[in-house]
Amino acid sequence: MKRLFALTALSAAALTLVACGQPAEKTAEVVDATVAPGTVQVADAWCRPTPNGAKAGGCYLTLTAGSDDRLVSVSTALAQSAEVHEMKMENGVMSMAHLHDGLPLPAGTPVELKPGGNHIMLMGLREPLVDGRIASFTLTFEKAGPISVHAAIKQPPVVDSEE
Ligand SMILES: [Cu+2]
Repeated sequence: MKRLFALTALSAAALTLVACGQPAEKTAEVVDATVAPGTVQVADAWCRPTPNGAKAGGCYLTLTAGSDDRLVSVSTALAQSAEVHEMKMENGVMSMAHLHDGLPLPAGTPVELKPGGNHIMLMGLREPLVDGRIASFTLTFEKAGPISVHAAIKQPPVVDSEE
């Protein structure tokens, strides 16, 4: 009886940690065992507003797969197309490229898509992304299948060094 109670308290503590978002800065090996195998947890989804008629917009989120998985595609009614992009340095110039093989998600490891790094790109926006609204898109994973995401359209939460 006592042991059972201790276990329950422990998993409750783990859940609380997850619910509160990032517990400080991650070290290399943070393994989140609370996500069920075959599913992917989506957290902190947001998109950057596109003022001035920009035709492309970036969206960011944190993905944690319960078992090894891969983000293979993105679709949305908001734009003509959507892709998973990576940022890479080429000849001293930062550029972005479509991840043709998708984004690998190792089991239990949060994978962060963030400004200056991997991101979801909505291209050929039919309407601008307006601060305060919601952007909906669907992520398709190799094993977990399609997952709908409703992302807050907002300015970046912290001032990034790139800004
Ligand atoms: Cu991009």
